[in-house]
Amino acid sequence: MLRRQFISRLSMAACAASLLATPLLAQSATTLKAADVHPKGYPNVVAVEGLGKKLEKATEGRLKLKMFAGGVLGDEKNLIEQTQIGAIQILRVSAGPLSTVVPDVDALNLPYLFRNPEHMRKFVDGPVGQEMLDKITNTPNSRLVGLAWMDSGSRNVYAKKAIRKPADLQGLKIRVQGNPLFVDAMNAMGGNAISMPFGELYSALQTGVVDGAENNVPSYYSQNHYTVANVFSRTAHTIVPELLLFSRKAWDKLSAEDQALIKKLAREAQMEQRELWDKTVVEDTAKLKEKGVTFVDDVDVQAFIDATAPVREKYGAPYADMIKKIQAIE
Ligand code: BDP
Repeated sequence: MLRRQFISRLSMAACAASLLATPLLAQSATTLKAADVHPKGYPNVVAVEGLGKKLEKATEGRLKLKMFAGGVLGDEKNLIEQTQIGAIQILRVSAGPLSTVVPDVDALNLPYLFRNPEHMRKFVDGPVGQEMLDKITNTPNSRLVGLAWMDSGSRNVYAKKAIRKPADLQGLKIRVQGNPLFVDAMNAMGGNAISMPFGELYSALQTGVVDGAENNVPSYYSQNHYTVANVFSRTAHTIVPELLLFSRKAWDKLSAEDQALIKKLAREAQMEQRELWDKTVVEDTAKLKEKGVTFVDDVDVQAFIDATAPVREKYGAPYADMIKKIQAIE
């Protein structure tokens, strides 16, 4: 065979090989595992799934997302650990348990820190919120990247009886999220705090292991807690924002363009979740009323603010700067 013919056959073969390689590359698409303790259909889950769809479209299928909802991969403490080691890539989690990894986050978990959910939204949308996301990313050994925020409204106590003042909580075992700050806060509010994973709460309420709990309307409704604790008292003692996090291990493997795309889509998910959230709160409140739940509005909130002052002092002291910045947000 002539040398020139040989070379041209060689290049044809190379060309064919590269054509063949295209579908192979497409096959090597990366599927990002996302996790949430909330069930399918919950605003946060829907918003993260939406992020996944956009990501798949923008990368022409190179990056996909698979949602593991309903706590199938574990409780939030567990999910955080799995995200740190890279077994989960995208996690939506409450700021509540995150402070075990990034202590500064406790600034957001203080009772009666945010004046109302609007105040919290201004924080998460603005530079102070970004500062906290950066803190999560840059805390040595967090092994997490702070992408965006989600809304969780305010948390309120629910039990079989109305809670209007600290004395009403006397002798009641109330479940709180796993964080010593929340245990101290609930005890200061007059209750007897017990921390346990979210997924275990329904049966704990049913069997009387606890007498009540505290959460927002969509959690109270979607977890069926109202069927075993049908009085919802608007104590609004915490407004705990939620986070969308990425595993640092997986993040570092992404190109700068993919990282920028995911950040952009995460911020869009933040805004989409908010709309879904507002709609869900209204709808769930109506359904709960239909099902005979009593909403107690005449709570002596000032008495709970006063009762929890030592908790703000104790847990807020190391984060005084951040707290001042949050309080200064108009
Ligand atoms: C819900 C949060 C969820 C927490 C849960 C809890 O969205 O992330 O796990 O409360 O109380 O409001 O554990």
